[in-house]
Amino acid sequence: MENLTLVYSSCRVIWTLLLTLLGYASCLPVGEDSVCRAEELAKYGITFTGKWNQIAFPKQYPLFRPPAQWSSMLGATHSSDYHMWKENEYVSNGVRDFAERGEVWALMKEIEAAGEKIQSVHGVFSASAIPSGTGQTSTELEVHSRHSLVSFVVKIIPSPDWFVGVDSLNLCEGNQWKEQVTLDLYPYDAGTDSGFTFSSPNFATIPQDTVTEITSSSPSHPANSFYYPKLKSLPPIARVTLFKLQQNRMGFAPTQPDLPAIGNEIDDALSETPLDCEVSLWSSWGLCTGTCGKSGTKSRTRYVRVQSANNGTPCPDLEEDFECEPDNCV
Ligand SMILES: [Ca+2]
Repeated sequence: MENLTLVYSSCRVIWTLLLTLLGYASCLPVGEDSVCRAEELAKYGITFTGKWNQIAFPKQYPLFRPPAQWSSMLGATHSSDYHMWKENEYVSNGVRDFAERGEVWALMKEIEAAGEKIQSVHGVFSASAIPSGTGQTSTELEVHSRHSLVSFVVKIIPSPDWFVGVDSLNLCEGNQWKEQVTLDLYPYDAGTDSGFTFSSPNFATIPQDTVTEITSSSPSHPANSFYYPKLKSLPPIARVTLFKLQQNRMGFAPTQPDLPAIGNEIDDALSETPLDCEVSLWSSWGLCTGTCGKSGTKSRTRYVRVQSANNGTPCPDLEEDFECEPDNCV
């Protein structure tokens, strides 16, 4: 009996040890892949391509004051201890200022502070704004084996608090740096302003909401600028390509000479998004006009709220007549 108890308790010790070890192991980075064993530094070119055109996004497409355009790009290379932004989490004040007004200073300070305090940031990069919904902007960035993640934001202008971006894209894969990564980008809502349309006036979201992706069906409200109930998903509104630059005596050059993303968009068919016509409710009936003793007509009208585009349902009749007894006969 004593022996049994001994065996039992030593089993328990082993189990406890094992569980402790497992518990410890689960605190370590998950899997081998999360440890970057590539050479210490790598340089990349990054090209952002706007794909926000009136064919793909016909609803409320901003043409004037201001026309559709992109803010400058602000990004950082960092470790997993830092997040510039993250879906379903609250944005920082810096990202709020950027998403609402395109202001970079608070966000720059936050990135710098993260770099100084917990050494989670390796570098900051920025690329110039694009003055139209389509067009390109490029810059270069440097990653480090302990800071192999890339994040950035670009504001959709005009918009309440909408942006596109990348959160913690890992450019390292085991013992090497990835040669090229291309990602389609979709709009996100920063959760700080409640406007529904590109040109909505400033209207703070209180309490603040988390970051959510804007889709063709969410927010589920016909007034939303990206609401296309017939589409399964929105076409990408932008695209980003990162390509590794090779270091040589003259500096950095693209790894493959034909690679730079600029201009290689030939395979991209323009996605046409059909937009159905939307009309107002009917006005009330007008007076019945006509000659006394004969039948007259009265009419009512409605107006176009959204013009149809790209083979969407065309607009119905805007005026309707009805036979009636003239009502001005005494
Ligand atoms: Ca919002």
